Amino acid sequence: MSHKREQFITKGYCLFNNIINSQMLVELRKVTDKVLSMQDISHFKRQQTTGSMVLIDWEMAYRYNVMAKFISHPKMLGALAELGFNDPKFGHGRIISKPPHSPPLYWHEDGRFWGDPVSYTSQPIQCFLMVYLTDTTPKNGCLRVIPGSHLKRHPLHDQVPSKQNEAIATYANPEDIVFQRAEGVVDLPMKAGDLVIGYATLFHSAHSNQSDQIRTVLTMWYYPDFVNLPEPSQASVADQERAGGFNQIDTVSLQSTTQALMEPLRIAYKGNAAPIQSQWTPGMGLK
Ligand SMILES: O=C(O)CCC(=O)C(=O)O
Repeated sequence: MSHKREQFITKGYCLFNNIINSQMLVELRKVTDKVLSMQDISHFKRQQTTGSMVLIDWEMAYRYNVMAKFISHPKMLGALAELGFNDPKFGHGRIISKPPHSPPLYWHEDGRFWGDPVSYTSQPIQCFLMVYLTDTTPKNGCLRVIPGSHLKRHPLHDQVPSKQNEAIATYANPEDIVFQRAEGVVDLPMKAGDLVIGYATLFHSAHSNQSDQIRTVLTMWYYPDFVNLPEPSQASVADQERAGGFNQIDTVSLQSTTQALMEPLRIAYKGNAAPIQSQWTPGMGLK
């Protein structure tokens, strides 16, 4: 097993340097700044701890060609291949942009597949691929993670709400456990254009942004081993991405160059297995 794959499985995340070059970073910043400027002021008021939470769906990938190039970037897919995933699928993503002098992001994990027995094994159902568009440090809101929390129960599993609520999103109570330093935490400062891949079930959060500059991350959720998942898991993934409206796009009328990039990443399940109901918190199977 490669060193990177071993680290990914045991710690739950893995870093890859210099994945997105400076020219693409400039283009991505242009698009994210534009999309952020189109958001209503109430969006930012509701999202104080994330900063913003703008959906990156397939439609956005088709509207802004650089998004499609980013999602299907040979180095992004190459990093997944290095971890042993040669036929990944893409779900959706978010533009998460912390304004200057904004609060920390709360402890959470993105998993909603805890009803699926696969979530209690080392085979990932869903992973995040995060690329920061600026260099990050603990001062301007770098990522922090709890290594191993994707496979081992952590006290936070029994302390944080399963889904974000209004009080957490608006930082109503800075003393809330979700904002505190957690046992086993590791900071992950990164250079702009580096990539971190992690299990969606890994506990993570981000420091406050105490700098005078905006700090933007693109979080993209892939299903790295979709083709090897059991059928009920495939059905659940397809169902949840469809239910979220993330994967619905009329491919007939679309630009063929973008389509050629995106089509291999499309989630498709044509069997008869019933989807497993979504579940946001782990059961007792997580020891
Ligand atoms: O804002 C960040 O640095 C992390 C974003 C995050 O936690 C997420 O996308 O789930």
